[in-house]
Amino acid sequence: MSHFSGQSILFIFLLLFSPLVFPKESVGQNTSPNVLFIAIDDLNDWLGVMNGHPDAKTPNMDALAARGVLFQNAHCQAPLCGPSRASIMTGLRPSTTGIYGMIDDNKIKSDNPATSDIIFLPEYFKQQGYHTMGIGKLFHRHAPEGLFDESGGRYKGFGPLPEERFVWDGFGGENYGRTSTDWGAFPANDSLMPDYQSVQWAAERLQREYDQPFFLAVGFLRPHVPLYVPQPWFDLYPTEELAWPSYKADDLEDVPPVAHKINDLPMMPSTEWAIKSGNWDDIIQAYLACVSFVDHQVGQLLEALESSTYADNTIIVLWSDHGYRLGEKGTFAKHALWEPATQVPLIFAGSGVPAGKIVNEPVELLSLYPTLLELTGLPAYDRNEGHSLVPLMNEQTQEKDWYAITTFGRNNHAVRTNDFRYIRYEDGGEELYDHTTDPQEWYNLANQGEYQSQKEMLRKYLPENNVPWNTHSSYTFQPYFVEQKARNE
Ligand SMILES: [Ca+2]
Ligand SMILES: [Ca+2]
Repeated sequence: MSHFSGQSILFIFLLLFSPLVFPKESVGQNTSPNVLFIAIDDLNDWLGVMNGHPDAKTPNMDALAARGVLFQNAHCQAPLCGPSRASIMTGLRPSTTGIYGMIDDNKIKSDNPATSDIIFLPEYFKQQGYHTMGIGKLFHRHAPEGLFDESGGRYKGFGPLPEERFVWDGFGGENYGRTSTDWGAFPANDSLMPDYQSVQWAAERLQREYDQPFFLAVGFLRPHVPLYVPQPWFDLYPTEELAWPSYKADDLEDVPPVAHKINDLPMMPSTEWAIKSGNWDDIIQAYLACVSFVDHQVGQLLEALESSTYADNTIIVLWSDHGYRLGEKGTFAKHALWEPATQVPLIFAGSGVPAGKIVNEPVELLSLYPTLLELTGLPAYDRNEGHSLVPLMNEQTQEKDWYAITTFGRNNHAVRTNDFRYIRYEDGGEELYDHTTDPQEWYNLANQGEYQSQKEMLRKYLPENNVPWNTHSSYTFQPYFVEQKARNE
């Protein structure tokens, strides 16, 4: 070894161990695994394998979980489509970007020092030599112009609608245009649904040959409202046999006033209304029908991958952008910092991912970006605010110093630990729930003396930096958001 100078040893070391000395071309030799990125809109934990609803029938997502890793306690960064997806795609928290509400896909990087030079997740893969393709709802609408090498675009709206739709009296559904909570068996065949057509587009691309690895993203629209799918999906769920979610009529009496304000959603049906009008079981049936429909479409997509030449060299990830309340906490909506609005399915499977594993640690969708980079062997991106989940997939137990944070509006946060959910609103209002005894989050412990030190410990995990609302982000359907943005500092 004596004839090696210090410099040459350093050089050899760098050559062997530093990703910096490998030019991009080395990635493009088709050795990196492909990525199949599956986004589902408004899917809560009503999957067979997650046991969120005892009657849910989701054989395809259950099978995917069985051959991969299911994160049973995963949470979104914002309980609303636009900001949740902006967070996933930028790898940044809403509190860092000020994207608390909806945003035009093309304006995520505009007039925003936090995002102006950010590399979106699919863009990063493209820069590393991947061929990128996307169809359907991936960002809030589809994707920024020109982001994918090949874009299948997105159906305008949420699928075909019958000429006569229900417009329910009493909750202002008529003001909510194409996405109000109504439901029914329509259209006649699955082939008329945009989700079906997205699968055809993606399946066709899985038949092609590529000289680079690919990143293929498919964004499904169901079970987002309106809850229309063909009749056979409704037939899976006879209403007289369906279980109802737990509901406590006086549940919200112990939450702070700001929580009521945030939960005031004029365009959404209330649970009280659904009970009085006898519609609750119909809404549950329709939502479950949509879940089984989208599960079937996911199954068709996975079958197309299985029968392709890419079956053994592809990482699959399936996620939903946030949860959905079907009557829990008084309403039918996402839009809250409570468990049924923040919890999401998150499944990784395929090349290099262990099989048949369930992780109960609380995790975040913010981890999608760094996890996919680690699984594909790409260099980490120093702008990612989330943690890679690969150590959790591979270790039996993993000591970790972070939890799942959800943000709704500016400076309203929830932190979910293994046992607790702690919520702190902008005005100091608080909620604390003990999941070991109260999985429904009915009993707010925040004002009980013995929990003061617990609260202090949990408060330390909340983001300190809460930037003002971004100019291009808003959400006019939530009156509280309009008010909050108006007093933007
Ligand atoms: Ca959504
Ligand atoms: Ca309560």
